[in-house]
Amino acid sequence: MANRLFFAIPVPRSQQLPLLKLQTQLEGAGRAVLASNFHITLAFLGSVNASAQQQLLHRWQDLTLPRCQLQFDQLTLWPQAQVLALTGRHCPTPLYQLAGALQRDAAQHGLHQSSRGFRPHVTLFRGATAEPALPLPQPIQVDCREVQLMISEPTPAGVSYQPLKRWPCHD
Ligand code: 3AM
Repeated sequence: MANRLFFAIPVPRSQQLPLLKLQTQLEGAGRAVLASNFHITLAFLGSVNASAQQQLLHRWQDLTLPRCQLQFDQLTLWPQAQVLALTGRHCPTPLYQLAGALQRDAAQHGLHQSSRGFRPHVTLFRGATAEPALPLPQPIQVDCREVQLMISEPTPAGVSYQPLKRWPCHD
């Protein structure tokens, strides 16, 4: 059996409110992502079979990331993907390096090959086609507290994300 996997940083529950407020202000921009699904994708892996999954977990058993923070200060529409996301211009170096290493590892092991580098973002709406009408009043902070390997599963109620493994960030 294969799972659709990706590495991500979840948005801590205590920091989801400003994102929910933004979704309310942008109502109608597309299909709003559920707060419980807010995350920053580090590397999308695609469909991974059981043996490749075991090898992946073995290779990344010692994954580490120091606690760090991201500041998001823009709304960006990616028209082709129909994604409206919260984006930022700055990224802590360890996070940038980890995302790059995860993406390279995936490509080297026959998993998904990312066509672009890491662009930190939190997707707020899918099915979005119009440029956001709002400037961000103030930057929104997201703390990186843990890295998760997520299983993405389609359900009748929408996509469901389940953590397969979690690596807490260290001080
Ligand atoms: O919510 P975001 O955009 O951060 O866009 C998908 C989502 O990230 C991305 O993986 C995350 C979990 O689904 N994703 C899905 N299919 C993808 C693909 N074919 C993809 N990223 C790149 N290529």
